[in-house]
Amino acid sequence: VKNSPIVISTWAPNVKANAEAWKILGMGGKALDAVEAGVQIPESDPSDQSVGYGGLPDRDGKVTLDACIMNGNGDCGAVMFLESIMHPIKIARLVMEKTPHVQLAGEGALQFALANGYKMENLLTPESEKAYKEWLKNSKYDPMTIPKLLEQKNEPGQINNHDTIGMLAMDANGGLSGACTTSGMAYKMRGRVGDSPIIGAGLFVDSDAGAATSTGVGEEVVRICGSHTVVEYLRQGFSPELACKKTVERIIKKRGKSARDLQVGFIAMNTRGEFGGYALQKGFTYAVQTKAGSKVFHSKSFY
Ligand code: SD4
Repeated sequence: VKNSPIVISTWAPNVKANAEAWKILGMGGKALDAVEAGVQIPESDPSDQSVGYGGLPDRDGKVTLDACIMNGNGDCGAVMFLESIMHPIKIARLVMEKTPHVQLAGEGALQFALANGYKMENLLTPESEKAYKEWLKNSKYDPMTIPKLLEQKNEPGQINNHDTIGMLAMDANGGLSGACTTSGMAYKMRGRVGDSPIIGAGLFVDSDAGAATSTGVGEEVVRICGSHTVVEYLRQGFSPELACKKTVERIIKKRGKSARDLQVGFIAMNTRGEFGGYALQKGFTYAVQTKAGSKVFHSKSFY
């Protein structure tokens, strides 16, 4: 064994996803297989209202999913605006391995999933439907205030109901991979795609530099090509935490005072398996699993 395997995910509840990934990593398996398996935990967990089954719908009441996967060689695949498929990460990996393409969207992504034997399922749970009907009473579409409304219902430490999973792993051979999967911003416009399935925004992995992934208001991450930016800072030799911090500072520079009302968090891992995170606001957590066990970290933040 050359390296000590490690897996790291956005948000504390994803210790469960890390544990699933660890079943593969701990046995000497590949980082790519580990992240694909790990993120399926929140995808099929109805209590996670930001990912997969049970995700909060768009403003038309439809659950639409975004996901991507990438390894350190630059192999990657993504699906976006995908409906009725429980595990979009599996379809993202199929796009990567079975097509000459990198991204499939909407109807075409669904057809591709069905052609590969996946079944359509209703992903809207009674709980998420109830929350949607509550939202419909005012149906105010405002990505700035929606997180604030949701915040009141959340447990301390878990703000804005942003618990998209971004997962990064290094295996015993030093192989790096990442995966990111989400139902996106609650009550988004129909067809809206966030940062999570966009290579370089929601996820970026380069075996020469490291890996990064993001959570929060995707528009702000796309604007600065967030995860790629973090990885470029890693390449320059900044620590993972500092690489994330410098990237968050770019958002602040661009958005000025309005950054006060946004949450964005990044996590990163360098080629030595060192990791870190940083967020705009307090309350961002991330989960880490190594052979020493599982641990939750409270990220530093700008505000
Ligand atoms: C998005 N970044 O679609 C995602 C949202 C998120 O937990 O992180 N939700 O913009």
